[in-house]
Formats: sequence, C-alpha cells, structure tokens
Amino acid sequence: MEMNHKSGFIAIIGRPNVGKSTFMNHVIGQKIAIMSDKPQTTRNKIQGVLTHKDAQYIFIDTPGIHKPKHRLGDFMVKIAENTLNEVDAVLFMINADEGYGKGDQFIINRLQRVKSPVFLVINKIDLIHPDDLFPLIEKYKDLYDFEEIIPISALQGNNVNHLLEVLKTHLPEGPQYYRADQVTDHPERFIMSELIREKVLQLTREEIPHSIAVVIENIEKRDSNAIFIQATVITERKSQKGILIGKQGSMLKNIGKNARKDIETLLGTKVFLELWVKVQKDWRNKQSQLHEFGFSK
Ligand code: GDP
Ligand code: MG
Ligand code: K
Repeated sequence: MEMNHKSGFIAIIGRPNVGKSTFMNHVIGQKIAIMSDKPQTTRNKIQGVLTHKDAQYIFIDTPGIHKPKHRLGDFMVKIAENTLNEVDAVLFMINADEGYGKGDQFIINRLQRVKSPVFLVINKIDLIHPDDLFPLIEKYKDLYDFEEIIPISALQGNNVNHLLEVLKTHLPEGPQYYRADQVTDHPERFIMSELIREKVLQLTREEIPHSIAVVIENIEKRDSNAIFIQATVITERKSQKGILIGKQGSMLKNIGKNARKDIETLLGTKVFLELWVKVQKDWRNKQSQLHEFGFSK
C-alpha cells in the first residue's frame, strides 16, 4: 500500500430527483458498480467505488434516512442514522433549483445527531442564476453546521472534481479496499466478508481477535434465484482454527447460518454459503498476501 493512501465510506443522501444517481454516474462513469435496484431492507448498498491513485471513495446509498411512511420506516431511519455515524463523510445533496423543502428539514433534523462530517452539495447549479446561489448557501448555513458547502452540476460536471478533492482531505488514511477491477463484478464482496467477520466475532466472543480476515473466494449464480458463495476465514493461529470450527463443526455451521441470513437480506435472493478456515501466519504484514486477499492492488 502506498503511504498516505486514503480511503473511506461516503454516504449520499438527499430527496429523490436531486441528482444522486447522476452524480454517481458522472464520477464513476462506465466503471460504475451499480447494484441491483432491489429495495434494501436493513443494509446499505454500495453504489460505486471510485479508485484514484492516492484514494478510494466508496459511495454508499442510505435509503432509510427519508421520512418513513410506516412503522418499519422508523426502524429504517434508526439504522440509517447509525450508518451515517459510521461513515467517513456524508454528502447531503439538494437541488439548487428547488430550494428548501419539508423533506430537507426531515433530513436535517436527523443530521443533528450525526457525528460524521456532513457536506452540503448544491446540485443543478446550471439551472439557476449565479446571484441566486448565495442566498441559498446562507439559508442552509443557518440550518446546519456543514463541513463545507459545495455547489456542483452533476449533469455538466461543473465543480465535481473540486468536490472530490475536498472530500479526499477529509478521508482517513486507509487501504484500497477494492481492487479497481474487482469493483465491477461484485461490489457486494466487501459487505459479504464484513457480515461473515461480524458473525465470527459475535459468536466466538473474545476468543477470536479482530485480526481475522474473511475472503470471498467465489460467487456463482446457480440459477435465477440462488447464489452460491465460497468464503475463507483466515486466522493467524492454529489454536484459533479449532475454536472457529467448533465441536463437530458446530461453530462454523452457526457462523455460516447467521451470515447467510444477512447475505440473503443484502442480496434479496437465496444464498448457499460454504465456509472454510485457513491458518495463515502473519498475513497482515505480507504485502503479497494483501494482494491475494484483494485488500490492495
Ligand atoms: P436521484 O433521484 O437523486 O438519484 O436523481 P437523478 O440522478 O435520477 O436525477 C433526477 C433528474 O435530475 C434527472 O432527470 C437528471 O438528469 C437531472 N439532473 C441531475 N443532476 C442535474 C444537474 O446537475 N443539472 C440538471 N440540469 N439536471 C440534473
Ligand atoms: Mg437515484
Ligand atoms: K456532523
């Protein structure tokens, strides 16, 4: 990994039609890793990954932040709020041509509890007179303590690079989570591995350290409504392998069962999950292995 490489998760929120998808298409272009448009239940979806030489931007969609229409909606809003606290940056996009609306107020209220830096992106500036921009900025400045306010036109590309540069200065140093070429195929990979990792840590309690890695080896569509996934849990110690597998494989089975449920929710399809455990000493320190595991170029 390069020194000073930055990477982070960025949530894009905003009312419908403000231009979120247009923005994604502009920054990621042909390489966009659009996931299925299936409604997500509890998890967020990765919309696209932008890989630069010195930074990787992972954009995620947080659908639940909008005003709920029913009770399940409240639950979704809660989850969305949690997500917004976990990401490295939040882009709150508005339409310059429409100005301030009720839907924005709902989101801004939710943002009051968000600790991550929030950027106001004023989109569609091509539709307004420059004189109208300043009052809009003033209005929003009064509503929330935005990290930065950046006017753009996602359609024409105005100021989009500037936005990315500003964003980069706020991203933490971190690895390239995705290989640039991996992104197009299965952007869900990272989430899948995180889900499995989460189950390992939950079910084994303190016995297994956070240094374990989960590698998604293979994703195969068996038929139109089932996906077959093979994954390996990598530990650094032989003793941990036994704990992970458990008595007659009971632990691994349990991990697999719980992870599978979450992955099914994520993908909206039936999943067969095959889990393996592998001991690989000191894997974290080995550049070549990082490569192999898809954590780096
Ligand atoms: P989303 O619902 O937030 O994802 O919004 P979309 O990206 O689907 O955009 C909604 C509409 O706004 C589409 O017709 C876009 O072409 C249009 N749009 C998006 N960005 C801009 C912009 O910067 N300028 C103009 N004039 N139109 C835009
Ligand atoms: Mg959209
Ligand atoms: K904040």
